[in-house]
Amino acid sequence: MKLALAISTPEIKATVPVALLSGGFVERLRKAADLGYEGVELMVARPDELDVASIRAQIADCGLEVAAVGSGAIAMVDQLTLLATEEALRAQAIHRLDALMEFSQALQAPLVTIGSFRGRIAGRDAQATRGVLAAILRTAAEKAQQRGIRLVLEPLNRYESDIVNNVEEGLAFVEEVGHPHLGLLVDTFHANIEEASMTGCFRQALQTGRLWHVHLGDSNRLPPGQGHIDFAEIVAVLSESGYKEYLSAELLPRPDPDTAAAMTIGYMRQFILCSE
Ligand code: LER
Ligand code: MN
Repeated sequence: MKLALAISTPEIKATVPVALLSGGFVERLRKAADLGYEGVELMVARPDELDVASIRAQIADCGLEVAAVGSGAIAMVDQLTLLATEEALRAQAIHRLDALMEFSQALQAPLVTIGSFRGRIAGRDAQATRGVLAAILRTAAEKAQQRGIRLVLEPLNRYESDIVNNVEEGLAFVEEVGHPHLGLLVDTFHANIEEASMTGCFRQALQTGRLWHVHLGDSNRLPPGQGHIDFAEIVAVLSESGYKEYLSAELLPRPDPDTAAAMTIGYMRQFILCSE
């Protein structure tokens, strides 16, 4: 089990609500490495504006891995989603996902996340809209396979999306898409709102072999230890089942972006070292 944290990429000038660390891009990479993180999750909005070769070199120079490439900033910064009501915007979002996968392949990133970027049903026919998303993700997973990467669908709490809110729904959706390159990402913050049992939902996801990524945030979306989620029991469940993937901090930058990053690794290290 490895620790990463979400940082935004240089083309994003706006503040991404759940990205960590302050300073320029290279400064943030250095801070992540100095704190002891093994990887970074890159929150990317416009991959075409990025110089992949230099980003790849900067990450390698800091001795870091790319844990995942997150698509959430496309929705948060550019308000573009896969389920946009206008067809032209949906096409633009699909094009953006293609570009994100190309960027991820060039970076040798293993995963692209599908969280807020999927959008909402927003009053349309639920079955039909679900079918639209399933078709988009099936095609995207096929392209991901060709690029040697994988996609992870993230259940989001009911206030942030109206399609796939919990692990059971996430697994059912992954099953419906039925592609070996689509798996699940469980975010502890969302799970705490939606799940009957935190350990139960992790066990359920782990049993399928499709849990490929985890986002960390406490019940109030502050760094682990600042809310009431029991991270010791979650790490124990992950550890028992031999989870070797990343736990990636994606949380509110409070009291400030650097302190939140330091608090997260300081708190999580005790469980990860104890359980391995
Ligand atoms: C949004 O709340 C979230 O958890 C992100 O991972 C969305 O992409
Ligand atoms: Mn998340």
